Amino acid sequence: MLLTCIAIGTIVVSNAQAFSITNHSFENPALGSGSFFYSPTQMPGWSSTATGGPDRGIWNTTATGKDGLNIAFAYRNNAFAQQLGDVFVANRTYTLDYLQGRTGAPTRGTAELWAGGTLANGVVTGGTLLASNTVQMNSSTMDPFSLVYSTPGSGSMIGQPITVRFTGTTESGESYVSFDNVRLNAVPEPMTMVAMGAGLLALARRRRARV
Ligand SMILES: [Ca+2]
Repeated sequence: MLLTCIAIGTIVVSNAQAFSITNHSFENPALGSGSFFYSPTQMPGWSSTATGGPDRGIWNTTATGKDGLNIAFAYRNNAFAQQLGDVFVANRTYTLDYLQGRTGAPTRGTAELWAGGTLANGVVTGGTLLASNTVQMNSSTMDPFSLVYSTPGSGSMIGQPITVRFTGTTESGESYVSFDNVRLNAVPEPMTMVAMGAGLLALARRRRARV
């Protein structure tokens, strides 16, 4: 039994997939302490809204808990997103990890996971929103959050490009929200791992029976 558990653990680790996200920690461009980078120039590696003014961008802030020097920020309904060079695979659990905080008064921000569609100016057209996570930030620190989505055995999202997207609050009166250190990983869906474990256990029993 002990050997079986170790074998299952090995399978989980070897099948974990970390996806490449360009400028995932918003360290490009290099900024001096307290400096901003914002619209209408697109954020490096990201497709973002460009409505004018400091609506979204990158900031070398003094926020506690940030990764590296810079964070990304979004004001109200402004957003930034990235379509990855990978597609959704069946029976996988996708985990989007990120940091979220606020730059002023308590406010909300949302992380989203999309399948397919066309990405332009921070907006996905023709795609499917698979999962989202809206968090109210009361603390001024950058705190860790996760958005989890498991693909079924079949469905329209299978084979479609993966897009991660982040937006500011939709509430008037609320202010800037911050994001940082965006990471996406996938592992075989739990039932698949249980099936693998059951198969290994059956194999171990057969081997034991032969001895
Ligand atoms: Ca960063």
